[in-house]
Amino acid sequence: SVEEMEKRVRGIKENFGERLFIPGHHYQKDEVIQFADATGDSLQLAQVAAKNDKAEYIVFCGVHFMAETADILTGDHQKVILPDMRAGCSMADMANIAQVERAWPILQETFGDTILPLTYVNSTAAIKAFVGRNGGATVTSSNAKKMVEWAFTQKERIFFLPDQHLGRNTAYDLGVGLDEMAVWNPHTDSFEYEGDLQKVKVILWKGHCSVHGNFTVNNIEYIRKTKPDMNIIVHPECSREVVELSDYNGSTKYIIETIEKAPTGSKWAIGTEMNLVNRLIQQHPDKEIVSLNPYMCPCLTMNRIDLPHLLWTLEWLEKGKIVNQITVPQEIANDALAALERMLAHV
Ligand code: CIZ
Ligand code: SF4
Repeated sequence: SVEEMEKRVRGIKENFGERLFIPGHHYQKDEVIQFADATGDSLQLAQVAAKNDKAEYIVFCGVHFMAETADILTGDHQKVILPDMRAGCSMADMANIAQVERAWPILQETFGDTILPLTYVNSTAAIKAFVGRNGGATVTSSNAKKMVEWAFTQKERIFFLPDQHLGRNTAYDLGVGLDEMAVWNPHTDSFEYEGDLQKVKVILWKGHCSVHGNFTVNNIEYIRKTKPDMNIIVHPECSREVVELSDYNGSTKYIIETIEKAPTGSKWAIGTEMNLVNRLIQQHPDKEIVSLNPYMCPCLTMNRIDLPHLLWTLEWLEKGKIVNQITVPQEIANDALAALERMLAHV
């Protein structure tokens, strides 16, 4: 039963004490989050894990790229474990290293040595390593603006992977025109752009988040019509049109803080992952909160981490066996770390 499983998880946690650390991403289910030693976004979690020197086992309740980042940032004595290997990220999967290595020479042929690559942390370690090797940095949704500004002090153009929406929304906020952004299509190995490519300042990888892609202009129009006094807040992984029509946009952390600070009685439609929206609804009964998309938008891969998988992982640990360890090969880790450190030095 659920109670038995919860009791087992609690018991194993107690036995391991400080040797075991469980980070839980904001998009995780309540049945998992209740056991998290820290909650946060992907980078915050990797950073707390790295700082926690006593933890030998880091059971990362999030998705694969987050566990990779934790492995890159933590010491050799710390083992990172992902409770279900199928917990991937559809956005990270939209940019594989073979595609990027096909794109890069074409981009250089077109623009010369004028491009700095940047990658959203929501990407594989191999992509982060490519970016690190080429002088670029990672970004998160909280620091994307700062990092894009920094990138333009280094080169004339940026190549933004793998989320076209975060790239477009960020560059647009910094004054780059939509006509100065081209999309790179990794399936056709070509640009999607009409006009003179030499005008382009930002090359956007054609990737997106399938969860945030579910929030639409129709959803916004519906709220405006039926609840005109409702505030609309969305994550910048939503499309340009959706961000444009909403009242506020920002990272997961920004959304949480905005709702926490909002006055009693205020009304909010939130465009982000379902588990987080439901948690905010529960935590703020004094505010009227709904999902911007009434059908709710779960991240299916995040949801693969559930109580049975968490318990299964911990039971193996208890028996002295490590299952589902995430290890990034040293060469990739070194270059990926360079990209992460360039970000950490600027924010
Ligand atoms: O959309 C995601 O997966 C987010 C916001 C990840 C993160 O950086 O925490
Ligand atoms: Fe990936 Fe989107 Fe899920 Fe985040 S919410 S893990 S970007 S699919």
